[in-house]
This record gives sequence, C-alpha cells and structure tokens, in this order.
Amino acid sequence: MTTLRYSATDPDLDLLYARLADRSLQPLWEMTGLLTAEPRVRGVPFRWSGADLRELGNAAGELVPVDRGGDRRVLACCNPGLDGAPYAVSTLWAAVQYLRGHEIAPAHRHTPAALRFVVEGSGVWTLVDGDPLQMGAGDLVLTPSWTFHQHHNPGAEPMVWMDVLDLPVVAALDAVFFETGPSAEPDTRTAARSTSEQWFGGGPGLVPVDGPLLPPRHSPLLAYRWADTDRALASLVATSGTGHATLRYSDPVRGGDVMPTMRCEIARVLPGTTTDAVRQTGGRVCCVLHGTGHVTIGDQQFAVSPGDILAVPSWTPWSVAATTEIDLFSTSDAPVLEALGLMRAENLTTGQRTIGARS
Ligand code: GTQ
Ligand code: FE2
Repeated sequence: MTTLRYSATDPDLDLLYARLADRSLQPLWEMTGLLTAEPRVRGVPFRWSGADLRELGNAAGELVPVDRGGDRRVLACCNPGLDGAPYAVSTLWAAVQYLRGHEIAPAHRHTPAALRFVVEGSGVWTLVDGDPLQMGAGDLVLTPSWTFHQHHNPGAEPMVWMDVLDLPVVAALDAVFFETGPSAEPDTRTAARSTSEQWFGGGPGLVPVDGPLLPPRHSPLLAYRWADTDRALASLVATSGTGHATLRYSDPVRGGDVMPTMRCEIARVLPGTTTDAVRQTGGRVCCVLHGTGHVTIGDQQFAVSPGDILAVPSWTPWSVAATTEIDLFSTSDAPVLEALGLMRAENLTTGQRTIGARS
C-alpha cells in the first residue's frame, strides 16, 4: 500500500494539498512504498496441515449440504498475511473440496480457471463441458476458463481434493463472470476414459492428425493420470543424478502450459536429498502427494506429510528436504509473469539468475 506523508507547514502548500484532494488527485512526491527496490510481498510462508484439512472437510460434510445456493463445499486456504482475503498467496486461490457419497455439485462456469489435484481416494467424476473425467489419487484435472463443470459422486464414499484457481488475478483485472449450467437437470454420466483423453492422451509425443479443433487457450487434454506422471518421474529422477527431478504438465499438442494463467509441476525428491533454494516472481501453491520431510520457505521450516498445502509467496526462496520419498505437486502463476515480461528467477544455491522465460 502506498502511504501519504503530508507534513506541510506552509499554508500555501496546505491549501494546494486540500485542493488536490478535493479533485481526487495526489502528489507523487508525497507517496512512499510505490516503487520498491524489490517486491513488497503480500502473504507469508504458510502450511495448512493435510490432517486438519481432512478432519475439517469431514466436519463440514456432516453439517453443510451441497446444492443450489450452497453449490460447493469448499474450505479456502487464507494466507494470514493477506488481511482476511480468501487466497493462499496473493495471486492464487487454493482450497479443499469435499463431496459425500451420492452428492452432486451442480454445473456452472466462470472466467477464473480451476484445476483439481487429488491426494487420495477416487469415485468422483467432474464433467467439463459434458465430458466425464474420473478423479483418482495423483491425477490432475483441468477446468479451464469458461468451461462448464459439475462434480458428482455416484458411490458411497466421500472424496476430498484440492482446487486451485486463478481467481485473484481475474478479480484484479475486473474480469470475473459466472453463470449456472444450461440445464437444471444434473448430468450423472460416468466414463472410464474421457473423450479428451481418448483424443489427446494416447501416449508420449503422439497427437491426432485429424483431431477436433484445439481450444485456443488451454490444453485439449483435461486429465493427467498418476500412472503416466509416476512413470515419467521415475524415469527422470533415475537419469538426473541429483536425487530429485521436476516435471511440468504441458499441452500435448502445443507444448505450452496447461492453461494460460497457471503452470503445474510435480517434483520427486528421493530420501536424504535437499533441493536447491530457488525463488521466482509470482506465487506458488504446493500440495504434498507422498512422503515426509521438510519444506523451507523464506525463514520458516515446515515438517510436511501427505495432504499438506503450502504457500510460497512471490520472490521467497524455498527448498524441499526429503526424509522419505516426496512427490510434491505445485501450481504457480508463472505463465502470467512470463507473458508480461515480469519473470525473474534466482537459484540461491548456485547464484544463477534469470530474467525472462526459460523455455
Ligand atoms: O469446484 O467449481 O474451490 O467454482 C472455488 C470455486 C471450487 C468448483 C472452488 C469453484 C469451485
Ligand atoms: Fe467452479
């Protein structure tokens, strides 16, 4: 926030400032905190415990119904440094969503894009523009901007997952639109494999020649399955020689990020390995899929276990130290920073600095 520091004693100056204020004008020369040498980061390093999220999701499931009016049973992660705003970091919404057996979270769409990452369980289908995407542990499922989405749980077991949305960015641009589904009737179809995966999830480096027209701004593949991710991680970590490896989820046809505002990555860190301390502009939200150890963010060290959600604010160094093998999913707003020419990154272990996009 900028602050004004009027300390005028000159009555003429007092009068000028009063006249400026009266016309909704402010003198730059009296402002501080506007152009800081480095980002003045809103939001603090933080961890939400997976055990707490599961327990409190359960408690909400007992008490709060899901239907029109209360569409989504969602607990938003609120970074304590953001003055009560329901955001995990200043640019990303992160939350846990809880759907009991036989429940339906009705269809709607909005301009903020969303993604789901599942830590445990299965049994829910998310319909994205009518395409039924099954959700299971370790899967990443996309609901890009302005696609209709509906979640339904045909089985008896409850299911929990993490949602991440670019809502703070879209809200800052005053570009939030929302509408409810085209039909009042819920669509309870299921499928073993979505149409999106049948077209675009064939295999590494294989894409259809005569496929459907590509959506202009997001990956045509809407689900990234754990079996594929696990295989790719195992292969990469075995060859990296460092004890850790990170994959980026990409648009299988165009190679870019899965959605224009959010980058998704997953890291595997072998036991006894610590990753370099790195920082970059833009916020990041992490979710522990497997394993235990410590994540250091800024000057805070958090013990982590599966289901934990972590906030890495902009320009804050972070690193992972694995006690048992860790798989750590993360989402950042790197594509936004890169598109705007604002990406800066630094590896504090090697001293390497970059300005601009790396690939
Ligand atoms: O599942 O549609 O965490 O619309 C926040 C807003 C989830 C959803 C959230 C949403 C959803
Ligand atoms: Fe939604």
